[in-house]
Amino acid sequence: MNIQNYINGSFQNPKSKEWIDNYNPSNGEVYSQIPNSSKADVEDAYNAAASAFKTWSNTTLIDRSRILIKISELLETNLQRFAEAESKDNGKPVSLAKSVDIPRSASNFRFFGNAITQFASESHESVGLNAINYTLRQPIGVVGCISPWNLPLYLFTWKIAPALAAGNCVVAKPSEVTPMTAYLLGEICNEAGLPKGVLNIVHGLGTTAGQAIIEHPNIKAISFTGGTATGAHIAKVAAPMFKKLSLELGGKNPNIIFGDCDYEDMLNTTVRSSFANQGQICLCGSRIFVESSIYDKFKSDFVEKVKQLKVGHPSNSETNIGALVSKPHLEKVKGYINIAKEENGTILCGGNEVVVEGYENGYYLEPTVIEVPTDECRVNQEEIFGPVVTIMPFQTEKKVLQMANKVKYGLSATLWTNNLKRTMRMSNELQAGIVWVNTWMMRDLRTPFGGVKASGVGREGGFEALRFFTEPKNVCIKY
Ligand code: TXE
Repeated sequence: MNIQNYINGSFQNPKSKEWIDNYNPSNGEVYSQIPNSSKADVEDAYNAAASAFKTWSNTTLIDRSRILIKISELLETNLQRFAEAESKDNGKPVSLAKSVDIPRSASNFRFFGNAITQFASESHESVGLNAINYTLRQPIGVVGCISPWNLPLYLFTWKIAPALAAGNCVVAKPSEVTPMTAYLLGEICNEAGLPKGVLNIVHGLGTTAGQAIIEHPNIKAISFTGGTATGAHIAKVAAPMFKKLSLELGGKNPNIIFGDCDYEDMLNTTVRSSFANQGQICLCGSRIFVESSIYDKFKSDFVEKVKQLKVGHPSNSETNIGALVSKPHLEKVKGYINIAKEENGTILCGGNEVVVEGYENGYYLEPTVIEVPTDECRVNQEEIFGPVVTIMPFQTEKKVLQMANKVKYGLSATLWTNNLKRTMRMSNELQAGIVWVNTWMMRDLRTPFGGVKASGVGREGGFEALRFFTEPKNVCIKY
């Protein structure tokens, strides 16, 4: 089956007539092909978006909102189809795609469809000067949205929905590794009545199709989620053109556990925050620090629970851990397990590839827990982005805070404690864009989402996203 670009409301082959194989990670087989799009396809997408902009930016908020909510409803109607497609492309359990990825993609459209009707700008009366200032929030024009493979439709729509709600037209590129649900989204946009050219989806490699988007002189803003190295590259390309940038990059998030926490809740959530989506979520708590008073107990209880996780085919309803996204990614993650051994880490469980009967060429890996001798080792510092976590004990709040902050990333942090003063102190001090206390990945779409340090710049979510996708213009009227 061939995936096609979605440009000006219709499905098109790439101009180059070149195609890229798309693999199913659960069995290692090529099951579709995607366009190897070039600059020429991006130019077509840009032109379609630019001509749609005048009308879309003047479409009433109620009409924009209605269309976005219609897209949301159609995603819900097509839940099973989208969940299966997401799983086939990415390797994640169908159950996860069905309960998280696709419902959340639908929520993204519904949320921003509603949010835009509540988005207000400020006004300031210049008292004594007989003047009033107000702020217009105008759409930017044509914007670029580039997304990764780990939560394919979820992150793709997290960018597209606010961009469209704010009145922009979009040139978007999903990851070349997981293009399928973005392709299917085109059909749904047409069915929902999204006017032609408002959303354009170009498939292809980052270095060609992606590069053409970030280099385009008239694509004035880029919203990107992906690797830190790619984010740095995008910033360099965009800077001379003064593009607006939102970069959501990698993470190496601490999960800090104090002895006074609600133990069972912490234990169950920690299994989830370590291994959900095969550990391929930028928010996963990949560094677990445990207060020494409960370290031995935690270590044995945690390892026992992790050993019970079932690695298996994504469509099997009993599967907890599906396949990793690609062969190169599997090799990268395995490489880190070897590095851990060289650095005197102890593999407490996992560490090996898994052969799933009937799917022998799939990319399966056991959930792996590594006890590390020091927080400075590479597996504790570098983003692995797979089903691998490190654990180590700590003695004092001061020390764990130091270790938590001593990485280049700063996306999220999780804290388990019932001590209020400690919660307040640590939440203030943790270098992260998001701090969860006694929970993990509880997301309220109104809240700002993003990281500090090498985890990126800018915030998505709520009105932050609508601010990103609009230009404020101050109007001062003297009367
Ligand atoms: O990401 P890339 P990769 C981390 C994770 C992973 C590493 C690399 O550690 O191992 O990043 O993953 C597009 N111009 N995260 O290589 O390359 C690309 O086509 C424009 C964390 O898959 O950054 C894809 O659509 N676009 C992350 C998107 O960027 C370019 C999620 C992301 O791909 C481009 C994924 C270019 N020059 C990986 N080069 C998170 N924060 O959640 C690539 N792309």
